[in-house]
Amino acid sequence: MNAPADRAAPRPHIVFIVADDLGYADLGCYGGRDAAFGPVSPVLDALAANGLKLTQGYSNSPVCSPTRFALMTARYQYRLRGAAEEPIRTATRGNDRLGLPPAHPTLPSLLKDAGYRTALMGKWHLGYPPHFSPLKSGYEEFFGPMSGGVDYFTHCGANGTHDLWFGEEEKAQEGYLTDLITDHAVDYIDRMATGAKEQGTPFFLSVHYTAPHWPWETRDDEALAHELRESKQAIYHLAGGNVETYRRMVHHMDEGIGRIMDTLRAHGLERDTLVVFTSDNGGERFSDNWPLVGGKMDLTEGGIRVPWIAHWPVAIAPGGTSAQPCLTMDWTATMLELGGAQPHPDYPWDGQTLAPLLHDAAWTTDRPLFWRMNHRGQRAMRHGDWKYLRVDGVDYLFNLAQDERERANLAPLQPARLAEMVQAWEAWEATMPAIPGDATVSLCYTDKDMPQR
Ligand SMILES: [Ca+2]
Repeated sequence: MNAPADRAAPRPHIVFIVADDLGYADLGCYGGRDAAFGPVSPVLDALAANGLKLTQGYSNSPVCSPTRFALMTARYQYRLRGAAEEPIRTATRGNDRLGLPPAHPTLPSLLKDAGYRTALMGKWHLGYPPHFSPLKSGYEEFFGPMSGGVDYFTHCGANGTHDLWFGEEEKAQEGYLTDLITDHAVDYIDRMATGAKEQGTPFFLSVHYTAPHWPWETRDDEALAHELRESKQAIYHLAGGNVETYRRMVHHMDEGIGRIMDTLRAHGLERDTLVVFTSDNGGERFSDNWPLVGGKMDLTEGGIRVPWIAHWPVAIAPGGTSAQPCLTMDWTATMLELGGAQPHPDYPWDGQTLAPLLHDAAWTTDRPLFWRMNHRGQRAMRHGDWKYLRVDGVDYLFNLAQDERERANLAPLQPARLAEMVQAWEAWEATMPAIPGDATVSLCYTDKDMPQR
């Protein structure tokens, strides 16, 4: 084993990277296939090889904004009204209720209080100014879209409205959004490097790519972006895309992460920087979720199991793999703990720290994980190898160690285990606010657009 873990490591700089709708097997290091142009994700594959790869990590939700509420708060997102929307929509711009309340302690606000510099480059999707914004929730700097999805070139959202911001100022900048997010992330590290090295000031940089979310545009597809705008398809792009285009979009993000790592290296900061990579929910239509079933909006594994890669040379030994189940909010708690932050007494964390795992890939902890979706009345609970799932009123029981594809329903064979898990799920759910009657579920396509399996 190289580089034994150093438990006395000082507080790390943190670069937390989130892809949008990336599936479990889209990356080479998770079994993804090469594209016609070659390996899709060589940079992320190298980060996994030189760091820690989790095979049983989950997003807090199978859809964008609810997961981001959990990421920001280290709590189950069901506690906040805005997260009951699946997801927050562009049409709610100006709404003063659907967003992350500025008074709520957050990952960036608690790190900032603990002495970190903070910035978000990329997607926010937690409500619109003037009521909500990254700057109101603890980020000192922000560049990116406020909404859930924008065109890569026109930077217009679902209703055709321009949606690119510098702080709380809406402002245009030409370019392919994946590259612009990378540019701003690189520039931020350049600006933080002196303070980091000379004064020891740590920084927390969130890089929330919109890739590989629709519309299906690579760096070479600017003409297509203008066609889509003229034909008023906006971002949904239901008649476009293919696997090769999708893989290229993932690759552009991977190239950007390569530039971010090169920048850390050039400043001598790589060794002391924790880089975490994940996705906000499971894969969408062109994604590879193999061997999992389902995708975005589903509580089957394909909707919630996502890549989790952690790289931190001073503390994480290379080549580690962990099957420890975890949720997005656990990583929030982990980053906060590593940064020396404490929970606000009125907002205790539901997330549990994974810090010991960074020092010892064999570390495990035992606890149930829970999910709930308004869409199709879904429920899920994972505990050990077992999973309880309800979809459209039907209860299922799966042993994920034997059948992670969730095809062999054990509910009829093990009614006592099923009953125990149903009871545990209901006991957990009783501690959460009920789903409000006016919470919306927003799907951008139906069976008329795309046949379901
Ligand atoms: Ca998403």
